[in-house]
Amino acid sequence: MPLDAAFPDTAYSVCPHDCPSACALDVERLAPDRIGAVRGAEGNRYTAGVVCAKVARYAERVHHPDRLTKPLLRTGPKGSGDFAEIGWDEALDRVADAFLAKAARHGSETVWPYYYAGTMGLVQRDGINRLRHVMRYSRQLKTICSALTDAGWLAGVGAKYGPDSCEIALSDLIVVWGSNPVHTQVNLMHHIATARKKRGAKLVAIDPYRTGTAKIADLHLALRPGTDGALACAAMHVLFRDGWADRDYMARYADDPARLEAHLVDRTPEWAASITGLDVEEIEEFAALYGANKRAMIRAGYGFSRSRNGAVNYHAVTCLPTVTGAWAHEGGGALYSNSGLFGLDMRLIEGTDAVDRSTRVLDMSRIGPVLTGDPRDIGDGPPVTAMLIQNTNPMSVAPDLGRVRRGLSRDDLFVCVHEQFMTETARMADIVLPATTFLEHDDLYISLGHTHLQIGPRVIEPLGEARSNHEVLRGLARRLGADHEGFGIDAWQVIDRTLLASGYCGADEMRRKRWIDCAPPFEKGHFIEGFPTGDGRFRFAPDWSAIGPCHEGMPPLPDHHAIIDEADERHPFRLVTAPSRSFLNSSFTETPTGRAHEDRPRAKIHPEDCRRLGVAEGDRVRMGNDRGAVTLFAEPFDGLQEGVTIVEGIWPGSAFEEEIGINLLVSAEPGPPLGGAVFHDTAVWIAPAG
Ligand SMILES: Nc1nc2c(c(=O)[nH]1)N[C@H]1C(S)=C(S)[C@@H](COP(=O)(O)OP(=O)(O)OC[C@H]3O[C@@H](n4cnc5c(=O)[nH]c(N)nc54)[C@H](O)[C@@H]3O)O[C@H]1N2
Ligand SMILES: Nc1nc2c(c(=O)[nH]1)N[C@H]1C(S)=C(S)[C@@H](COP(=O)(O)OP(=O)(O)OC[C@H]3O[C@@H](n4cnc5c(=O)[nH]c(N)nc54)[C@H](O)[C@@H]3O)O[C@H]1N2
Ligand code: SF4
Ligand SMILES: [Mo]
Repeated sequence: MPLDAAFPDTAYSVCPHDCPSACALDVERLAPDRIGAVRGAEGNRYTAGVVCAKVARYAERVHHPDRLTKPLLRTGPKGSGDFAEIGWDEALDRVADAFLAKAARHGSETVWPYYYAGTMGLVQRDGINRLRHVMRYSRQLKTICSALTDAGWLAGVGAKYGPDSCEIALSDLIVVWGSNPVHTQVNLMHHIATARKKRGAKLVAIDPYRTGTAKIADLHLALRPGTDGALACAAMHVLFRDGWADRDYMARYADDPARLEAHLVDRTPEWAASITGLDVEEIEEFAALYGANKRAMIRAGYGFSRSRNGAVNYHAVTCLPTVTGAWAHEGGGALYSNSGLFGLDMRLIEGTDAVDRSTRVLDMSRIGPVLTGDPRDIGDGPPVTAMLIQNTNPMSVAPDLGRVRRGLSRDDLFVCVHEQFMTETARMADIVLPATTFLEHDDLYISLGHTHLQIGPRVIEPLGEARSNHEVLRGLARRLGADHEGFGIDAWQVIDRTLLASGYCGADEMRRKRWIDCAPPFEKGHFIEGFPTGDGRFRFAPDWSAIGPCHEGMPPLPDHHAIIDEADERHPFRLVTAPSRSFLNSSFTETPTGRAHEDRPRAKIHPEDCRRLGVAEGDRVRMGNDRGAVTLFAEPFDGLQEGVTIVEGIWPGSAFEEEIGINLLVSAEPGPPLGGAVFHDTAVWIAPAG
């Protein structure tokens, strides 16, 4: 779309970052290539005029002096950072030639296009799959963020939707379970504040440490990481024991309440206290509070799923509102994701009509094992020898970073990284291509945290020679002979045709509307007509085998599944690598304000543990396990249990003496049954750094 503006003015957009909020934005536009302040749209009932600080000052990121502006060719050894500027034609020719040569030698599956949600815009994020499918390249199992939550939610509820998140303003009790919306979903805090002000709603936070959310909560349960299944079971034990269970509701809406009740008889608060490290009284207090409030909304976060037993724990938590029947009440139930509401036809964007189901699927969270030829991943298939990476920074965000680095260092591996900044992944590339930001291209956005389908037209001219993902894919498709309707049209046309094919208005009308609220009627969002499980019943006893292939040994009913990386004598601490406020995954680590705010990588350690270790505030400490060790700065902190440590933020490797990030310590072991990275499930040792 051409820019049709008189400057300065206000343009409309959508925040593309990987955040449940997908905020509707008002962007102050100062010139065809310059923005001013960014604000949350007042007229959107979810955004409600609120955005996070890092996006409010987006001018810092979009106009950052370190933005990439030209295609680059590696001239030194891999990872050296030595590059020379080249033209777009040469860059795309080189990438296409490498892909064709590698495929001729090893077969098409040797090429592994790799992406995630650096932008959540559907055209620019998912278009890479069109190239993949048309060319029969290796497929990607998307496990880095939501495989464990998906598995846990689908196990009981059956589909990805539920109550409207704005309803939290109408709740009497809000349980933020394994999430820290003060950092990760600021809009939710706005709606929670409304419930507290208008209804006197109580707020409970369930998190291994006293987060910003826990700090303002009425009750904080600081359990040991990976023990939520035990807490949920004990809470349900009390609900049955003390008459809070709604037997009529369960008879109508659940699979086998009698079996669940019998199973929970010995899952007592005492039993859970020994696993979670909580007091019996805290567990009793929480259960009674939950039982006494029908308008109780659980925000089931991502954090407590990032353990080996994460899917089991996630499912266990979603059982609570089924036991009390809270689902049936306005302001009651549980919130996960609404991505199942939008019903978009993704054929044009993703080339779903070209998928060859016989091509192999590689687990993105196991990029380290994959690139180092782990037989568990590669079997007798060809090695991965060529990659196109868009919208993700695996050299920082993926588990088992030591293996990721070894893999990306392979001389026989050709890597093209399309990026806005010279990330750690881009530094490892053979060819780096400069990417536009969301303000410089058109896209279409669904949301996980609310119900609006939104359009984000281009706001300013692209910086330098930056190109959008869609344009890069078109350029490669032409050179590779990849034929698909989606490669023949521009992004706006892709949006237009996708909307129309999905039964919505076209792109131009959508642009006038800005968003369409796809909120389901109350009956659907609250499962009044039954759960989307086939027979209408919530599953206390899930069929894990229907959800993922690695279901062996998963408990048949909610439980504590004892497969986590337990602390032991050599590794006495359980590490949680939680999101920081100013960084969004690895993004915004480049902006000066965010960087200044976060200061340096710190380890929160209980004062008693500090005393035992002989470390004080600001001391350098080493943290490690069999995968390696990094140096951090000690922060004595009493808002967690002894034997637990927290490191906030995915800092770039350059922030550590070892030149490698915290994910060096995180295992690439997939969580059952569907895979999923276990970022908060790591046993480590800590020692004073000499
Ligand atoms: N230790 C630890 N590790 C974690 C987590 C954790 O909690 N702890 N969280 C995990 C989770 S939940 C996730 S989702 C992953 C996310 O990890 P990533 O997917 O790497 O996340 P981002 O930093 O959001 O985005 C990556 C890159 O996308 C680029 N990008 C943005 N827009 C565009 C675009 O339009 N085109 C192109 N070509 N590039 C673009 C950005 O510049 C950025 O460098 O990290 C995971 N890693
Ligand atoms: N500022 C900021 N915003 C972000 C992100 C970011 O990095 N920074 N990341 C974005 C992305 S990609 C995502 S997926 C979302 C994630 O949003 P959240 O769901 O909030 O994030 P999580 O990584 O899932 O971690 C949240 C909390 O879970 C806690 N936690 C860890 N293990 C356990 C456990 O075993 N039990 C319990 N009860 N709690 C546990 C952590 O201590 C942490 O406080 O946020 C998005 N928004
Ligand atoms: S809260 Fe999330 S969606 Fe909203 S502006 Fe910030 S990062 Fe973007
Ligand atoms: Mo994520």
